Amino acid sequence: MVRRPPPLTRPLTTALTVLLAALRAAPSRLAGRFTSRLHDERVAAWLGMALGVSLLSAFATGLISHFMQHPPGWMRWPSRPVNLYRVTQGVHVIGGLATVPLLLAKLWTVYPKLWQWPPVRSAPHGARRLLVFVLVGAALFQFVTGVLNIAYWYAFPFLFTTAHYWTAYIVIGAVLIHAADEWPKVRRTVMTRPQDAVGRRAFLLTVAGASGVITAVTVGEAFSPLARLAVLAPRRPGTGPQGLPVNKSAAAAGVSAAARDPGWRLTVTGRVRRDVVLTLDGLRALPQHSARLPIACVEGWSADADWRGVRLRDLLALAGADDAARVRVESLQTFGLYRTSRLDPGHWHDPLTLLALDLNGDPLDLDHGHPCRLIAPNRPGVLQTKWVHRLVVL
Ligand SMILES: Nc1nc2c(c(=O)[nH]1)N[C@H]1C(S)=C(S)[C@@H](COP(=O)(O)O)O[C@H]1N2
Ligand SMILES: [Mo]
Repeated sequence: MVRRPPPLTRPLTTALTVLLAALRAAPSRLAGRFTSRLHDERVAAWLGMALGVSLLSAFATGLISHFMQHPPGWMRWPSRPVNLYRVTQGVHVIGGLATVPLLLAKLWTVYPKLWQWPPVRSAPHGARRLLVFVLVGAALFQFVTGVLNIAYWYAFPFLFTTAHYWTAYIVIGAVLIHAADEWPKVRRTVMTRPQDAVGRRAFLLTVAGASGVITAVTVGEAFSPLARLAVLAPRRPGTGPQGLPVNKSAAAAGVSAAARDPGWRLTVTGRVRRDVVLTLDGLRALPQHSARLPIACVEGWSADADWRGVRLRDLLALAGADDAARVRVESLQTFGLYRTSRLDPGHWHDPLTLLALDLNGDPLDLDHGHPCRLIAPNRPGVLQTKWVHRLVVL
């Protein structure tokens, strides 16, 4: 006698059989869908190499920006060349934007693999796929948060700088392992001549062209001769009060009243031989010096300006500060991450480091930091404190 399965399990086994049959049929049906011959190892290899170089450059320039803003105790950033940060951060932001088409093209080229069957063939194969998922997820996170941040759209609940910084290690770790893993295949692919012509070159040139267009319409945010082309840039050189863009206005920083108060004084205090307290006229009575220096914002835009004011080292000498001391520059602003910044000795001894009173020939606009602001060479914009009222020697 044939043993029949109990009534309840029968529908279950039937469902399972149907599902398995469907799954077995699915990959072959899907395989027919990806008809473009550009889902191809050769295209993936070239795009992969370009992406690898771009991501390494973004990582290196990103680390520079991070450690300039959060220097460990032993680290000393040089104050020259004057434009170093401007260049590294321009490469980071504009280069990052130009990488977007490469990433999208690469994902498009390889996405049929998402449906490969069976999804995991062996432990190493599973590990490899997991690594690719981590890489793609982390890279997309970096590009999305980066773009939103330079567009001043703080749509996410976490702090951009912290999340973007730590995710960078995940991206670069995954990139290095993935590149080492794929290297033999990439080498084999790009060293041999293609046997067929499927328009790879045209496709890759289109992707490169898209990167070029993005670069062309943003690079003007840092390179003023092309400012008029910079239609995608959120800040442009030449626009704003006194011909200079403003990131945070006095109103937004809540300092409008305090900065206009005739009772404003500059105080030099902390570990000094004597406290120095100066009025605005008192500051103007000190020797004035000029410097042409850029504001180089971490968001990628930068612009040169003519600054005039008192050398920081003269003020600190008046107070008798120790040569090796660090200095904290404090703004009238009472909230926000950028109300203070710190200067290492190398930076405050630099004769170009000023407490500026004038910008492009006129007294500082309220939005540029009136009555006075810090301006120093080779330094991110976030550290060029505006509406200064106190220097504290540490
Ligand atoms: N007190 C204070 N200073 C500040 C800021 C701020 O938010 N508060 N923003 C900084 C940033 S991010 C930049 S890019 C520069 C811009 O200077 P600008 O507005 O004069 O161009 O100011 C810096 N100084
Ligand atoms: Mo900035």
